[in-house]
Amino acid sequence: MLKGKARAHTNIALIKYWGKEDEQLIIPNNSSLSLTLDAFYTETEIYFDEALTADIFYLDGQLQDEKATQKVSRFIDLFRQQANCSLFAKIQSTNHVPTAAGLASSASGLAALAAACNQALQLNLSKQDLSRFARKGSGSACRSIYGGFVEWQKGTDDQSSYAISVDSQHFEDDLAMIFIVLNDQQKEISSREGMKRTVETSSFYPTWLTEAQKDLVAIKEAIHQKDFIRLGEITEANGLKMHATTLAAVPPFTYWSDQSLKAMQVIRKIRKDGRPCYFTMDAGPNVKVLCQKEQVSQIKERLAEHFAPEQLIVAYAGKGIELIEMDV
Ligand code: FM0
Repeated sequence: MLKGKARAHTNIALIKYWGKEDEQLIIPNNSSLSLTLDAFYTETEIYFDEALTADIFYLDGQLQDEKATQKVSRFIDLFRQQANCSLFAKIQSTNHVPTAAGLASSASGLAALAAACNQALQLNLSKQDLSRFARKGSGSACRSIYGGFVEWQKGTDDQSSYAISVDSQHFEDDLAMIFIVLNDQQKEISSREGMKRTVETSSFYPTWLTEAQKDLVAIKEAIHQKDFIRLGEITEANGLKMHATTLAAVPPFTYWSDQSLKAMQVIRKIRKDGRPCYFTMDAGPNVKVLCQKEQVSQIKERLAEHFAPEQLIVAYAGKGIELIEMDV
């Protein structure tokens, strides 16, 4: 039996990945930049075992159905191919999220699974190769291989599209991200589906690509200069531009709920009152607030005037993938 176990943290993009050049290989149309966080992570163990007659996949202790298992199987196939291994596997994955608020992310899940496979099959893949493999499970997962600030360089093909760590002289240690959990239960359009529709139909999409490229250059400068205000301004503006593309899609859609709009307004007001903080959103209604660590308690207090305590979760910069020792 071959076994491996790994942990990966989730990441939130400050410059968003939005749209694919190649849907099969998951090559993006634009490079992106994220912050890996400490508060949400996935731990995954995998056993390749001669006794198994099919892959079996448990998520948070629950045996998963055929569809979910198939998705995981296809991803593991990439590693089986690489290792020339035909054994089936048992996969046990646990998402560690502070509340049951739909914050489990495919990024941490697929990054942890990639690292566990690498370990179990003794592939000795470099971080760069692990990032490439994780990318083929879910684009944003390629960034969760590393801690802190991470850039996914879009590249042009399977070999050249992977994430790298951004040299930041520990700037990320000054930062925090407060999650405002808005569990609206509205039917969501997955990021995969949403970006596809946007690429195919949104007249704003070409502009998104030129803007994202400029924003990436500018944000790397802000990181280099440890300029928080600039970092926040670029982050907020880039997120808004991504979300603007969905409004021009055919048919149009948005991930914003009334509560998201309320949160944005509250954040602008806190900022106007002299506390720097900036929002970003992904393919759902939750709002994430980028701020400085030293201001977390004051900003959280202001947010608590509008949102329940259990809706507010504070995260700090997190680590890249870690291997976990297994009992014999
Ligand atoms: O994280 O189709 O990785 O850069 O979160 O699996 O490659 O789930 F909402 C925006 C993440 C998209 C921005 O997309 O898609 C970001 C987003 P996949 P993902």
